[in-house]
Amino acid sequence: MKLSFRWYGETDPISLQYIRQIPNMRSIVSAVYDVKPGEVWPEESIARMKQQVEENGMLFDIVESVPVPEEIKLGTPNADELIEVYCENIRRCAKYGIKCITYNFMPVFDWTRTQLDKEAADGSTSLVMYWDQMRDLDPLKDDIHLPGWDSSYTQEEIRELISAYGELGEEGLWRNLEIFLKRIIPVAEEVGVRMAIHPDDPPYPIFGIPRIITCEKNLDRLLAIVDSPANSLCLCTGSLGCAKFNDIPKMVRKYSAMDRIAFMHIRQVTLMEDGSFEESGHLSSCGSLDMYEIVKALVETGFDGYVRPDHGRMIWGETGKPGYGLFDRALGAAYINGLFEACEKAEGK
Ligand code: CS2
Ligand code: MN
Repeated sequence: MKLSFRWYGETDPISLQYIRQIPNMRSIVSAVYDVKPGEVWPEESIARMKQQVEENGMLFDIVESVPVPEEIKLGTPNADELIEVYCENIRRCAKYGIKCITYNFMPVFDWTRTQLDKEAADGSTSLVMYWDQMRDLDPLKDDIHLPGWDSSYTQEEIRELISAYGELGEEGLWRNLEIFLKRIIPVAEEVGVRMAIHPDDPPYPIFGIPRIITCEKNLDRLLAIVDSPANSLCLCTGSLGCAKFNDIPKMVRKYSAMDRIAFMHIRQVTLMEDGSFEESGHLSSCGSLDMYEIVKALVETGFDGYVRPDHGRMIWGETGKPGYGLFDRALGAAYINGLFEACEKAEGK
């Protein structure tokens, strides 16, 4: 496996000098942050990031994310033009050595949580989603300010987008994903990039907005749209794992054996009776997912893609971007290293 760490570029309070000191750290996962979704990434920005990462003894060979503009997901008349821009970004990334590009197809918002700094008994804080805080919200009537949601939208724009997606529905979203994949995957194949789609987080509809990258049946459908290793998964254990219907070790084993996992996000969640969940320390004993079974499934199927510790808690007084502190993600990386070593030795690898 190729161990990696997400870094938000020069404005990230965590330095590359610190990240490189995490044992076995190979790759930096990042993106160009100085342009909006739907714009072409300046080559100088990609080149600069590559240079900074390499000066620190690591590789910049994986991107998270090239965001997909809402117009592509909605299939508006300019979607075609925006898909062409997307293809150009794939080509540009490849030119600077990128081998894997992560993206998602979640309407309007990326992850949904109700609190980003919920304190646990040990004094650490983490991201949580509690249904009792969500249930009474009606996005078409109330002003909604959930943490982490894009504040560049006005409430009116959010309402319009939510209604547009409501009308589009799941099948409409599938149709637009199919159009997108049929255009981008041949380009990715040509330039040697694997596209890795991140699952919806959480993997079920929220506020009536359709969500489709959610479960085994839908992942099968997605992979069949273009049957190529360039059309692969970013299998995020914490995102898929916050729904009881997903058996994560089983899914990891299946898709890794098919060579359709390009990137693994390893993160723990604790599921609650009513479907609420809390992000917790990476260890199996800290939450609902069996990390040992997940890594064992990867090792036994010969996985050699990218892995990163996904969200960590905030510990030891650290402050910063929720989920993206240094300390707990570094502990996660150390734990992931340990699980891989143990599973590989057991396999005689
Ligand atoms: C990430 C996602 O922070 C996170 O939850 O796993 O935001 C991920 O980067 C995107 O969904 C990928 O496009
Ligand atoms: Mn993830």
